[in-house]
Amino acid sequence: MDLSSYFINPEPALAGKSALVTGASSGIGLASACRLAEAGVNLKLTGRRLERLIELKSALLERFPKLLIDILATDLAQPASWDQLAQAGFYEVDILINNAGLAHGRDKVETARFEDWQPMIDVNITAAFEITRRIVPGMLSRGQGDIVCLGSAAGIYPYEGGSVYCASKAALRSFCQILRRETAGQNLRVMLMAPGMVETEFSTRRLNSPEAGKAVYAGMTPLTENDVARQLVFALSQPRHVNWDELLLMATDQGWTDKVVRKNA
Ligand code: 8X3
Repeated sequence: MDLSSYFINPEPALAGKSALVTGASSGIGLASACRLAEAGVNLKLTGRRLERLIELKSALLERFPKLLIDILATDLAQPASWDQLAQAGFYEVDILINNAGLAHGRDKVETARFEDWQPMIDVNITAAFEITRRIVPGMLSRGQGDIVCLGSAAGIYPYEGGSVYCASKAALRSFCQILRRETAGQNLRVMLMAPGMVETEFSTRRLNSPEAGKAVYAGMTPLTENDVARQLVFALSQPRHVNWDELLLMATDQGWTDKVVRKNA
């Protein structure tokens, strides 16, 4: 039996490519930046917290001194930030990790506050769409590009109390599906990573309380940001003819977005 064709296809290296990671100062964005750096990818990192970005850049360069790492602190909810990214050359990359996003509140529509909704719409939808819109033409003209959007299980299986957050992630999923159709055959890979419960600052920020944020994951084993970043680098490392369209990545203890099995509960 000739097995040679099964062994001659190592995963293509990512080394030397460049990636823009949004929301890189914490959570999945930070973990993704680390994994990509480990794979030899030059990085353009953006997030709101300059000090965190400076620390991250210096810690990464200590480990990977040959990498090129640029940072830019900005708030993607502000349209001026999209021009700042352009001026800094952040859109000329091989890979976009469209990660910046947030959730505010768990209220039903009838009691929700517009002040909670607006930032989710601004960052999860408007900024993610606009950054993609600005990056795609360059990728198409260079004949290659990878876009990974951080969606959510909440965008596939919406739950009560998640109205605008779930809707924003469903919008991102729809946007990816359309972009994939529009650019098929042009060597652009459009991927949606849709994780379930990942224990990061996400819930603390959403509920505006460290205790309430921690309680979301009580008695169960959530995903970590590293679990997500590992999948993401795996997807990007596939041969170019392989487009990993969507991954719904759940914690084993989470059977559905609103079905979580907790020990001692
Ligand atoms: C977050 C997933 O299920 O915590 O994107 O809302 S969930």
